[in-house]
Amino acid sequence: MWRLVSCTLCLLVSFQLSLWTVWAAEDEPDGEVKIEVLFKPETCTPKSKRGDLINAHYDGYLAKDGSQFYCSRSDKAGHPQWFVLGVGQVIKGLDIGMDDMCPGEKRKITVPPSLAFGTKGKDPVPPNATVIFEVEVYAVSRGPRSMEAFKNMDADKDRTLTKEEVKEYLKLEYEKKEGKPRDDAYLQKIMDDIFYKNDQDKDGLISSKEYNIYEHDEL
Ligand SMILES: [Ca+2]
Ligand SMILES: [Ca+2]
Repeated sequence: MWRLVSCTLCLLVSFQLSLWTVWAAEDEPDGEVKIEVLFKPETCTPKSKRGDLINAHYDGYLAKDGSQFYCSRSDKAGHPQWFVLGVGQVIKGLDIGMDDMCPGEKRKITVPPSLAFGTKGKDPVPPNATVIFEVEVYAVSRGPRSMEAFKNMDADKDRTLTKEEVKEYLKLEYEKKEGKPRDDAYLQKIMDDIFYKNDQDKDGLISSKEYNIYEHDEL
């Protein structure tokens, strides 16, 4: 998901860039993730934690000059991206920096190279680069990797998840959170993304083994 793409769309948001410039000029201690909360909703639940399924937009900038190297708004048709927090699906600095966030919250997260792209970098991020991400969280799915959630999704209790089962779960989750249903195409896109990332043997099903990322969570 860290495919680096050009992002002309987000460059239009010039006020953000000016904030970056000021911020990037500060010295950052190496080895630490710096978190700045830009916006926090009045009602701030649920809070994200390791293992949760997070839906978020994020923009990445180089700290040294504020130039943008990544923008999820121009990737994958601009849909906010889904990932599991705390398990290495994103760079380590974001796994740390996006902990304890609620839907609607925005943060600026400064990540030292050791917790980002390291001594080698990743084109176009140069070696040893401190990077800054601006993230906006849209949804936090409570404990999607817990066995409880798996059992909720697995309607026919055969210990595998079909696309229909996952989609039905997402549909109910959105209705519960937003008070109204999402259109089918939207759910389909999210569901495709979940299968793309989790269905490792590409048999069109998510087995309990593919789902279960925690050794201590036994079915
Ligand atoms: Ca099933
Ligand atoms: Ca599978």
